Amino acid sequence: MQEREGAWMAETYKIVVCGLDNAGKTSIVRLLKDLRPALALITSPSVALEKEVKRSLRYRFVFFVIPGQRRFHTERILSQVMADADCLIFVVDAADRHRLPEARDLLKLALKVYTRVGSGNRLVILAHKQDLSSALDASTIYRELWEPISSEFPQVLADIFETTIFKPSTVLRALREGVILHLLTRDPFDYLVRRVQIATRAELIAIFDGEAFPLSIAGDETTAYEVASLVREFLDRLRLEGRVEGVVCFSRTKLAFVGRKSKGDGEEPIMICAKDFLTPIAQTIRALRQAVVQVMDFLRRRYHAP
Ligand SMILES: Nc1nc2c(ncn2[C@@H]2O[C@H](COP(=O)(O)OP(=O)(O)OP(=O)(O)O)[C@@H](O)[C@H]2O)c(=O)[nH]1
Ligand SMILES: [Mg+2]
Repeated sequence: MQEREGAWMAETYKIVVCGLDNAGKTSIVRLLKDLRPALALITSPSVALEKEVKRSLRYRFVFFVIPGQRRFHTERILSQVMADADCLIFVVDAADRHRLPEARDLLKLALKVYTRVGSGNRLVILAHKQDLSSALDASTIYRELWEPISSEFPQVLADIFETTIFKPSTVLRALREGVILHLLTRDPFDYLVRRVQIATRAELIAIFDGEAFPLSIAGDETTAYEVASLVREFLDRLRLEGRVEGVVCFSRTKLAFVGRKSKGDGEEPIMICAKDFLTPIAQTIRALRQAVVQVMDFLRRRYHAP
């Protein structure tokens, strides 16, 4: 889907989030916005459709959250919300095993509509609330929720992730691996991060967008999700100062970072980090600066309308 936005063209993807009431849908989408678990958890039962836009460089991911109350689960309402959807995220409270059959019925109805009116075939199931000791694991949820109905939807590509708000990295991973990497037909930055990783001999190179979402990762992925909240603090400074760079050390780890705000319309902040690099600091920072320039050039060429 293409959408005009000032002088820029943003690629827009529509993602519908569905699941029973109390599953954790609103909390998950809120967490994606600002990575603050304490805020994300303060919710009340939704009584209206919620919309949240996540920007990632030049992409826009628009999330529509369907409330869990039954009155929203009619074919008419689902068809309206799911029209042209690129991806369906189905959230299950993994600790609420008694409601699994009810969740399966809703998933079946949602897929019936999604496969008819949506434009994608991607289903991501989140086995949520993994922090609770009674939570069922992903393979059990997959077996009980998806397998009994999967033969009815042969065109659907399903994936499942274990998530909890208390560990934001689990939600970031599910969004990146389950949704975003499947929607973007090609990730032009993957090649770049690999090249920088070789040049700096770093354990990890990651490109973060303006909301500290790790878009491209070379190396140790778990760390990339874990440093996201640190990167958020750098981004706050970047917004004020227009550029930041430096090295921080914590628990026997060193992290070099370079961030720039692209000028002109869009004002897109970009941050590239190298963790546990082996080349000297000045050389590493130089490599990161070059990479930032390449990312910004790419975005300008690809999205700037003539
Ligand atoms: N333990 C735990 N509780 C969670 C987690 N995520 C959300 N919750 C809590 O679960 C409850 C329901 O979360 P919501 O995000 O409001 O659920 P929802 O799916 O939007 O529910 P409806 O709006 O009624 O459809 C809230 O009390 C949240 O604080 C989690 O990862 N772990
Ligand atoms: Mg809600």
